[in-house]
Amino acid sequence: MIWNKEIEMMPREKLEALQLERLRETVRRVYENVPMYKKRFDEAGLGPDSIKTLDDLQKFPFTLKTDLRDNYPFGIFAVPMKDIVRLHASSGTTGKSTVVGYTKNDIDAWSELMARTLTAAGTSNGDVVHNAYGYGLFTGGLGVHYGAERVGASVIPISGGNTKRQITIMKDFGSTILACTPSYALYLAEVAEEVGLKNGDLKLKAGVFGAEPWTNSMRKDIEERLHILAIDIYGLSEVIGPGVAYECPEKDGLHVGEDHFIVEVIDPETGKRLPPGEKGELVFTTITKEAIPVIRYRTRDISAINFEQCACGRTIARMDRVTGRTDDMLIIRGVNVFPSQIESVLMEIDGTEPHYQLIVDRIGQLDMLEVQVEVGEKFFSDEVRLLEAFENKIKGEIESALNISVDVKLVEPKTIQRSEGKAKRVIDRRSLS
Ligand code: DLL
Repeated sequence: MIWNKEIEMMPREKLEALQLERLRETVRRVYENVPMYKKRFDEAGLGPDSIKTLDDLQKFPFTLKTDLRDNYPFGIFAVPMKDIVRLHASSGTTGKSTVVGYTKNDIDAWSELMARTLTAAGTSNGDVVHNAYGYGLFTGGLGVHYGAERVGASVIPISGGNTKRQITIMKDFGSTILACTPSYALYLAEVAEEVGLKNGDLKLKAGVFGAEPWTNSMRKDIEERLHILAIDIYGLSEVIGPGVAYECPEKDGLHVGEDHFIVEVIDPETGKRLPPGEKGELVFTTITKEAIPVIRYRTRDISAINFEQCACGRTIARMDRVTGRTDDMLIIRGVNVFPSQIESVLMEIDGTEPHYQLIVDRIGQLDMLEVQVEVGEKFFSDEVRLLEAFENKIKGEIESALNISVDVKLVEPKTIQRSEGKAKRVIDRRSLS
């Protein structure tokens, strides 16, 4: 199902003309209203008239997360506070959080993007959307909420937490669409099994999962355990929140809301734009946002873009699912390791659960990576010999996939902490020493 055929299936030439017009207007607006951009553009010898074609965007400097932090809280807003109707903020593990604002029109565009996202997952006005993304400063809860209302579905604003009650509500209210992080979806599946729910007790048909990296094997697991179609949705607060990109049931890349954003992929080392299909860092320029437009915002997320038409008929660009961030990458004894690579290996091994944690430490001069992974109830055995053999098997498979040695520690079922929002997969103790 497609929410906005006119835009989502617009011929590319027409779409690019629309982008160019909106980009020129955005560059002018930030130049006139945001001192940081004026200063940077002046320094680079660029101005509002420097955009003649879409390719001219490449001449412009990048915007970084630190730019938002340095201008905390409202320093790069392009409109006066009287026009701001909503504020959100990212939690931010270090230092100050990043604050983002929205005008009425921004909220309207965001709702439209989320309506497209939910519709692509099969949501319509007859659906009951169980929204377990956190409500609050995090953009997940209210982002999904407004999109679901736009579609005309019935929203349950349950937010995260109190997992047993979530199951009861899903059952009693007949929820058909589940919205939460993929790690929380797995936790919900686990609790549903624990309380003895049977296939058919829930009416769920699809889920929109995002806000953290996950793999195709994890998708398979969620789909099998909850008997649903699991759709990947992507977004970030600095750009708008969820709704930046979303899969359709083809599951062949995430469709980018290109009438609102221009997407590029760059080489994170050189900053040069990469051709379609090549993996690099995603960069977004907002072209309709009023409150806080961003020019060439570096996301740190790794992906690739594809401008070919999708089998679903959409002509808007698709990005590959985000497998990790440039700053999530662990360097273990000089080898680049992404948590998602380990997740893929674990999920292929029968008997392991999709709950794991990576502990990185430095002993002497040597980096050590320990993979703690839960074993399924029926595989967990008191016989040390059997567990050791299983540990060795996992170790062997991870080592051959990553080319580094690791320690594997099997842990009992349900001992790794479950998350209600974004899962914490890595504990890096090296940074503490
Ligand atoms: O996580 C917005 C969101 C809410 C997206 C609900 C999807 C669903 P932030 O808290 O600002 O915003 O975090 C943004 O999360 O740069 C990615 O690193 C990561 N991320 C978001 N979606 C995905 C995804 C929200 N589908 C950061 N796959 C981004 C992988 C994702 N990573």
